[in-house]
Amino acid sequence: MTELNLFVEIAPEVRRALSKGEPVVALESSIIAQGLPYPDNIETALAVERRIAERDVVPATIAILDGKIRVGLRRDELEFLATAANLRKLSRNDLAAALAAGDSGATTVAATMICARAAGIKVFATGGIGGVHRLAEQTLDISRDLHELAETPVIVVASGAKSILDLPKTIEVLETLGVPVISHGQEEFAAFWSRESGVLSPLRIDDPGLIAAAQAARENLGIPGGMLVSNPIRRSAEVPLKIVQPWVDNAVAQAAQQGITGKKLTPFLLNSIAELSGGATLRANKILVQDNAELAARIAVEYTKLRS
Ligand code: PSU
Ligand code: MN
Repeated sequence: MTELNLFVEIAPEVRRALSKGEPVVALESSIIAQGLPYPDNIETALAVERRIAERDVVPATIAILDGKIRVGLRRDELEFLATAANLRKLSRNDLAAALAAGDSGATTVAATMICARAAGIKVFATGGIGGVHRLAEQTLDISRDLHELAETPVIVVASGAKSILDLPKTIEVLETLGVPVISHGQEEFAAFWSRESGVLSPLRIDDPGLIAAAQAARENLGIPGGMLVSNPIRRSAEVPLKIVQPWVDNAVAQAAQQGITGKKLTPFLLNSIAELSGGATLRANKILVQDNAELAARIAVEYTKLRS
């Protein structure tokens, strides 16, 4: 492991695993603080950690607490993230300022990747990454998550990108940025709550060992950045795209009417759609994150085998 940044504080169990070359999976905290309501958020945060631990992999949820990048959180700290009012949603642009000021905040996919890299963690699981928003041709709202994947060497396992987004444009930007988008288990890029998006992933790899080897090969060639692994939600839990679509349209229109933009947009849309769907999308979201954690754990195991 490289010399640690003075802002990084790693939990003992995570530190032990990393120093022995054992597998660790990073988890983000924006999904806890902004993505899911209480108590679904704390239940999911704990369930996700259990699913990783069941594979003898160490989970490391990442957040900013009192000016430190904390890698691996205690239960009371997860509870704090799940219940704190108005916790900040930190990304690459404001992460360092928050650390300098001694602030606390939850980390997005982009910020969590930066922190995972600083800690020496190679694999990270979440629900769905951010991407190109609808009407981005007017607003230029494109999540930092996409450029982070191009720059920071972490494998991100997600159920594709959230279907509140423009998925064809998201795939195009990822291609321009040279980010491998790898579907696991099907050809199509996953649409978060739905298995089908109508867009093909450029790559499909079902074997976790080959996914790990692909990232190792990139690093060997000196290609910066990570990869996006698209893991479709299990069939029994999905909400098909044609059912989701009207809720998304409705929520996007409400956001426009109320002038919701920037960091607030994604949490607003997720929350509105959970309400419009009578909780169906929330239930799906909870299940898909757990399944993504399990796949991430399998990839992390394979990655450590390559290194030993
Ligand atoms: N996945 C989820 N729920 C979430 C997120 C991901 O299942 O809330 C969060 C991630 O932290 C992701 C962020 O980085 O949404 C995207 O926000 P934005 O569109 O503002 O970049
Ligand atoms: Mn944005």
